[in-house]
Parts: sequence; structure tokens; C-alpha cells
Amino acid sequence: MSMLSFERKYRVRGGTLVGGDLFDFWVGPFYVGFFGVTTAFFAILGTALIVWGAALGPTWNLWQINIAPPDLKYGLGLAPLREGGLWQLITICAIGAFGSWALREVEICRKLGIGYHVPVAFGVAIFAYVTLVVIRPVLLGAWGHGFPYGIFSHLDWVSNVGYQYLHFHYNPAHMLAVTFFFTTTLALALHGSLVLSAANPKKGEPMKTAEHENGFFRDTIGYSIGALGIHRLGLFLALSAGFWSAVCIVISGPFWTRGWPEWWTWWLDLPIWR
Ligand code: UQ2
Repeated sequence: MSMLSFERKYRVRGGTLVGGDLFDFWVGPFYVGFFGVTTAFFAILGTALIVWGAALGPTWNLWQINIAPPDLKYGLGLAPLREGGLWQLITICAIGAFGSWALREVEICRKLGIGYHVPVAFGVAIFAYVTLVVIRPVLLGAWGHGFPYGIFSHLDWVSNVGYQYLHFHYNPAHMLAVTFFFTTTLALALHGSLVLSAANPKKGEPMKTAEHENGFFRDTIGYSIGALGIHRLGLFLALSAGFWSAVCIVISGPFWTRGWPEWWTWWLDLPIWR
């Protein structure tokens, strides 16, 4: 693959965290690095284990393939491969691949001299996943509390765990997470539509810029958050959605074992009602 003239400027040596110059090269457009190698290792091995798990199972129907975590009786120990051991290995590979990918992003940020916002943001997504399959199962004392790897099976798991707490929408952290998810889509819809309205005019018309974007929101709501501000807000909203998702599930079980509607009795129990 040929290199665009300006690309050479960005293909700088150094910035690696591990391996020095050894893996400091590109394959086609892709930076490799030590963590590119470990990403590939864990991703390929993990995918092979998933295919093996599928082959052991009763179906090749993509929707119904399921690789379940161990039975609760295995606690926090290792399980036989066919009885959740595969799930344990796949989980290790997933965390290895996600972590490697994040560290490869860090190396690229260091090369380019830019901030670590992207790997930090990805780190929040990794944190949410690790909360589900490691932190909460460890707090509850069994790997069997992790979610199963399968399209329908993980949906069933979410539904079942939700009903275990009677009505998960009464979980205050879940309320926050949902609100942040919805607000994220609102903010991105506003931002995407605003930028297109100014920067992608009809054929023959001149493009408009930041002043028009500010003008639209000043005219409509008397306030514009600004071009940098909307991206700060968007990142905050999106990371908050992931963060509170992790919180809402990790407190379900380790912190609160009854139905979530019952948690709100603290309100009725306030002394101000007497
Ligand atoms: C804005 C601005 C942008 C934007 C958007 C706004 C020029 C291109 C969308 C407007 C956003 C506001 C007022 C915040 C809305 C608050 C929530 C919680 C959704 O002002 O600057 O830059 O894209």
C-alpha cells in the first residue's frame, strides 16, 4: 500500500511503552507495536475458543450459540473446559485483547503527541465489561455470575437478572445510566444535525461556519455551548452512561439483594413525614 504524502509526517518513531523499536513499525496503514501483536494474539485465540465452544454446543444457529459461564458450584475456581472453563479462557482473551487495544491506542497518542482521551474513553467501556464478568462475580463469590457469551443467551441473562430485582428501572444508578444514554443521543443528534446544516449546504451554496452554528442556538435557546464545549459535553455524557451502567449492576447483589422498588422505602422512612 502506498503512503500518502502527508502520512510520512505522522509516522514517527518512538512513543512505545514496551518493546522499544522492536515492534515499532506499520503493516499497510496499521501501526503494530508490542500491543498490536498481543491484541492479535488474544483476539485470534479468543475467537478460536468461541468457535470451539460453538462446535461443542447443540447448534450453529448464530442467534442460539451460547458459551455459558461455570455453574455456581465451582465458585471462584477453574472449571472443566466444557463446563465453563472455555468461558473463563474466552474472558481472559477478551480482557487481554481489549487491554492491548487500549495500550496500542496509548502508544499512538504518544507518537502523535495528542491527549489520551480516546484510550481513556475506551477504558470506561472496558471497565463496564470487566465489572460484569470479573468484579461483580468476584464480589458475589462465583464466576457463574458472569453473563453468557451468546446473542440471545446474554439477552436472557439481562432479563433474568433484571427480574431477580423485581423492577430494575427502580435502581437509581440504572436511572442515571439510562438518562445519560438518552442525553448522549440527544447531544449527538443536535451536534450532527447542526454541523451538517452549516458545513454541508446545497450544491452551489457556500459553506457556513462556527458563527452560524453559534447563531442558531443563541437564537433558539439563548445559549451556545461552543464547538469545543459540545465535544466535552458529549464525552462527559457518553462516559457517564458507561460508568453508571457499571455502577448499577455492581451494586445489584453485592450491595442490594432485595427488589429495587423496595430501596425507595428510605424516602417513606424519612422522619419529616412524622
Ligand atoms: C452548540 C455548538 C455546537 C453543537 C451544539 C450546540 C457551536 C458545533 C449541538 C448546542 C448544544 C447545547 C446548547 C447543549 C445542549 C445540552 C444538552 C445536555 C444536550 O452550541 O456550538 O458545535 O454541535
